[in-house]
Amino acid sequence: AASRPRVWVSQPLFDDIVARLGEHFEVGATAQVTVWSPAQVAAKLRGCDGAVVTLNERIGTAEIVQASSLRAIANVGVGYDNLDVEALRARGIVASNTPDVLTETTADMGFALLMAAARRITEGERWLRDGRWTQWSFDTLLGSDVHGSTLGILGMGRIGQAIARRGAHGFGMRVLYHNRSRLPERIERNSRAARVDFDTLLRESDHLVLVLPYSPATRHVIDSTALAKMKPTATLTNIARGGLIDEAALADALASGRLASAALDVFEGEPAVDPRLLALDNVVLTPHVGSASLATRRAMAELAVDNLVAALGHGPRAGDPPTPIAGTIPGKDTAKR
Ligand code: 8YV
Repeated sequence: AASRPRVWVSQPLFDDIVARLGEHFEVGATAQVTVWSPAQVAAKLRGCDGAVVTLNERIGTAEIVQASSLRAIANVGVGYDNLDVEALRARGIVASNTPDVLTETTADMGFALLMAAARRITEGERWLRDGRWTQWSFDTLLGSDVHGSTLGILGMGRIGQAIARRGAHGFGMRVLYHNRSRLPERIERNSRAARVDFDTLLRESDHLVLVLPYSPATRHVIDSTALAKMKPTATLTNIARGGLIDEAALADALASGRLASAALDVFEGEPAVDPRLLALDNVVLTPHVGSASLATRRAMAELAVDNLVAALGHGPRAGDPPTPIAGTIPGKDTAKR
């Protein structure tokens, strides 16, 4: 079947799910986790009709310029700052991501990190494992309360709303959010959340969670100026992208006690983590695993495969991928659900 379309899958996903691509395409699968250089990505895409990629692969003009038959890119993940959407759009390449299927799992992780920071859970475990628990004492590892406190959410999309619901309904929190625009009243009611300006969010939050997309416009939204407005007792949790925070300023704030604690699942230079953060006790650090439940990672892989199959004109939804990135389907200017 020499005429079958060719697709590349940049990282190992789940073999049984990747195998579904073989029903329609010649598949170039990747057996082991691989760090692909931009030149290698470009070489892999040459001669391909489509590809499934992850946040590890940046896809821009340089990577697609020689891929003259490329028609679809399916990103595994809801965030797609690794894609140059304008460059893809200009070439008529249909791009897709994996929203919705990871919303609740990622919100769970956001809440887990918030609680770990507030109640000093990982710090306590390190302390215990280090053999420092020699005598129970009344004032060991005093943290801050989650229930009844004020939850701040920067970026009130699907995941932000899911975190808001957990805070409002599960922990009796007052929920504030900041977004470019106000959400429909029905959603505000559901998550019992009120929109405030960015400064108010910084000043009033006891626990601030970042859940907004990364772009040049949102780079370092949390900088030293923003940190200075936060309560010294507050926690800051980031489950979105590392580049949202000026990590040097955060390390300063955590080291000086200007901010009580932070919980970070994402880092600007990941997988490298700023050694200053590694040396601090009041920060919880996890290796970009917000969506990493088995069920959700499987659902993400399934959705990426569904998107690629449909975008390349195959399967039951031929020409109508379930979750395209807005504007990348030629002739349609908005995302279709
Ligand atoms: C993914 C993520 O694991 O969805 C996202 O935006 O960061 C993670 O859920 C990652 O994007 C995989 O490519």
